[in-house]
Amino acid sequence: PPDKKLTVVFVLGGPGSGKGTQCANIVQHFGYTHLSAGDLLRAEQNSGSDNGEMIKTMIKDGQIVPSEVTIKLLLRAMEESGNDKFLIDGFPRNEENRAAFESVTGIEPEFVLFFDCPEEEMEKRVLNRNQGRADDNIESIRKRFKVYTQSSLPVIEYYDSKGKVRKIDASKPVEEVFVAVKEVFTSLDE
Ligand code: UP5
Ligand code: MG
Repeated sequence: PPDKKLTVVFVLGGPGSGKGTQCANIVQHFGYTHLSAGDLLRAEQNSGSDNGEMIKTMIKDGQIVPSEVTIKLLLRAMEESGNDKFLIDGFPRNEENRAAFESVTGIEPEFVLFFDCPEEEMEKRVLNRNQGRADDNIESIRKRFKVYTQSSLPVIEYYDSKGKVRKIDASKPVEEVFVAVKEVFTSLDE
């Protein structure tokens, strides 16, 4: 586990809610390193690792990869960055992810940035994205929504019960969402 004091913000919300888009904006203004768990898993899959086939199948089916795999990738990326402030995007996705990250790292998030967006809007965005993701098709999207509702929303509710959730209306245009996001990060420094 890392020894210096690290700041972690979990960025959560459904598939296509805008996590990656907004994290790119936050990085430019607030000096965080953005770690997308999904991007790290896709890179691991393409690196020819032993876990590649398992990751590929699980992503296509919208299933949640075991936390030992994801946490290893996150910790490696944190170390390599040299930074001490992280946006962890798309993780933790279920109770097992959450508990394992906490026990392995001893890190509790500063807060959870939650992008709240209706399913119809998320579906439209993901289907229009066209970046060749193996899970951006209607069958995979349906599965992703189901897993999000059943496994990921309870994690957000857990943090909400601890007063840690900063909820953003993510259905608005990108610029308007970022206005709300900026307010959350700016109020940190006051
Ligand atoms: N867009 C963004 N914001 C918009 C706005 N305000 N108005 C209009 N359009 C907007 O955005 C999606 C699309 O919408 C883009 O085209 C964007 O331009 C547009 P993006 O910012 O990419 O949204 P994001 O929330 O990042 O969507 P993403 O599809 O990446 O979310 P997922 O949570 O589904 O994907 P992720 O990569 O995190 O995970 C994929 C899979 O990996 C999971 O299903 C799972 O199988 C696996 N996984 C794990 O197993 N464990 C993990 O810890 C993480 C992932
Ligand atoms: Mg993303």
